[in-house]
Amino acid sequence: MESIALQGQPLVMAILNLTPDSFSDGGALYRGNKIDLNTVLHRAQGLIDDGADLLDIGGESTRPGAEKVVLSAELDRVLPVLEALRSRFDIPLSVDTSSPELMSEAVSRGASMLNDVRALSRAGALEAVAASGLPVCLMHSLGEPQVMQDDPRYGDVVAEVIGFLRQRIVACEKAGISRSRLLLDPGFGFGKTLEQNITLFRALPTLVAEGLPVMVGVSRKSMIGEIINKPVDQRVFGSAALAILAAQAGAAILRVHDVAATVDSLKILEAIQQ
Ligand code: 7PJ
Repeated sequence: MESIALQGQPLVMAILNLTPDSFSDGGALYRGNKIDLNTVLHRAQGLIDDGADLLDIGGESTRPGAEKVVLSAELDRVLPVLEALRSRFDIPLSVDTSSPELMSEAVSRGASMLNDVRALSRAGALEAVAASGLPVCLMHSLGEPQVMQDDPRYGDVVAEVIGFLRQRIVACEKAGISRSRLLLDPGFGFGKTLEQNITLFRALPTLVAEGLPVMVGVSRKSMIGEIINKPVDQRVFGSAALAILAAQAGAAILRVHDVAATVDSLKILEAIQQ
């Protein structure tokens, strides 16, 4: 995977959110209604200084109930930032998108990896990723963000999530995307109740046993808020704790907001575990 090494301790992927309405850091990189590139570069430098291994750049808010973003807005948010980051930093850059148009544009602007919460289900996405040659993370979601938290139901959440991801692996291989380019993500919070999230989390070793690198994104999510009963700006410790549990369960990449807290916690884990 290019310069992305997936061995030993998990990599820390820092979230760089370019949406004006993200649930945890909405609008932080905006001046008025425009993204401020200097603020973005400053923030990225901070994440790198804190020890991030890669950055994940997204221009679509997929929080529960989020408005749909039009493609042109997503391209306008992500592409200038991708170019600016690429010219300034060496760190691998992941692009969080479901849009085949953005996937293709991102490749030519130096993206190192793609990350799709819809697991390449949009028309043209499989082809765009096949042509890109890049690694891609396939994430499970139950339905679109607008409605996914309305009343998520599963017979067996673990079997259904793994079954879905297996189908997407097959679809990828048919489209010419080899297994060696794939990562899997159970999609915590994407159409899951707290109980379903916990059941899935306990089953992380089962997902890891599928043989592909597993990405885990639980940072500041409502499953943490519900457990510790705290608002989104007070979930750093809960997020670090859950990140460490994911690392112990074999996660390859931790997708986080709070890089310093995660990196310190991983160092403790590394010192203690055998
Ligand atoms: C995830 C993601 C996740 C992957 C988001 C948020 C919502 N991509 N994009 N996994 N979550 N692969 O950051 O809370 O869990 S957006």
